[in-house]
Amino acid sequence: MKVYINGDFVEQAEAKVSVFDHGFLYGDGIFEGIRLYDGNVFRLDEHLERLEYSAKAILLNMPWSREEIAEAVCESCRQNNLKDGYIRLIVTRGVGYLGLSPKNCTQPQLIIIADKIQLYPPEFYETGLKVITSSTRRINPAALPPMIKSLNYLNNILAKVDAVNLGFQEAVMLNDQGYVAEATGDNIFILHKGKIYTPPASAGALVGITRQTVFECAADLGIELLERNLTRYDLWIADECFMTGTAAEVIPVVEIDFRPINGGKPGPVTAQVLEVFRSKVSEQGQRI
Ligand code: PXG
Repeated sequence: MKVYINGDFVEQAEAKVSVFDHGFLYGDGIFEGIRLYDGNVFRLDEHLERLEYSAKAILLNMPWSREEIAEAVCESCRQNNLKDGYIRLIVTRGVGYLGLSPKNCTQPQLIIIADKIQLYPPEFYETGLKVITSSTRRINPAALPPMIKSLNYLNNILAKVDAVNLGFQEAVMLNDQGYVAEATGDNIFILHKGKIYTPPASAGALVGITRQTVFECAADLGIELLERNLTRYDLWIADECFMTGTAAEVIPVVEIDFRPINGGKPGPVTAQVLEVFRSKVSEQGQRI
C-alpha cells in the first residue's frame, strides 16, 4: 500500500511522521474519514469543507487548496488500485518543539491513507447492535467543540472501551447536561411515532456527512426528521434506533441499556433508510 505524505507516495513501511510532530505529541491536528464506492468518492466536497472548518477552528492554515487535496485523495485511490475503500485524511500541525504552543510548527503535514475498512461485522447489519449508555460524558463544547474532527479521540475511546469491556458493541454518549450527544464514532437517530429524531450539533454531535445524507433519505421517503435534544428515556422507548457514520453507514440498534428496541429486531424504517442510503452511495460521488 502506498501512503501519501506531503506530495509523495511512499510504501506503507516508509510512511512515517516525526515524533516532534504536534499531531503525535499533543493530538494537535484534524482528520476526515471518507468512503470510496465503486470508484466514486462519496461526498468529497462536503468532507473537504468540514476539514476546512476544523482547520479554521483550530487556527491551522492549510497551504493546499480544496482542489489540490481532492486530487491527492483521488490519486491515493488510483495508486492503490482501490475501487471500494476508506480514505483517511490527516492534517497535523507539523513538526515543532516540545511545548504546547504551535508557533514553531511552520509546516502542516497532509497524510492520506487509502485502505479497506470494516467497522462492524456484516451480521450486525442483519441482527442489529446492542449498545449501552457510557458513564463517560461527551466533551463539553466549551472545552473542545465536538464539531471539530480533531485528533483528540480519547474522550470517545474511553467510552468505547467501557462498552466493549462490558460486552457491548457501542456506547451512547451523553453530554454534560444529560442529553444524548452521539455514539463514539457515529451519530444516533431514533424513530418515534412515525418521526425520526436526532440530537442537534449543539448537544455535542459531530455534523456527520452520513447524518446529512440521512436527512436527504428521510425527505425522499417523506418521513419527517427533526433535530431535538433527546434523553436516555427517549432512546429506551423509541420504536426504532439506528446509528450512522462513514465507516458504519446506517446500522440498526436493537437494544439500548438492556431495553429491546422493536422487539430486539432491526426496524422497517431503518431498513428503508438504509436502502435509500445505499442507492445514494452507488449513484453519487466523484469519479477518481
Ligand atoms: N461522530 C463522531 C464522533 C465521529 O467520529 C461520526 C459521528 C459520523 O460522521 P460521518 O461524517 O462519518 O458520517 C464520526 C465519524 C475512523 C473513522 O477512522 C471515524 C469516523 C468515521 C469513519 C472512520 O476511526 N468518525
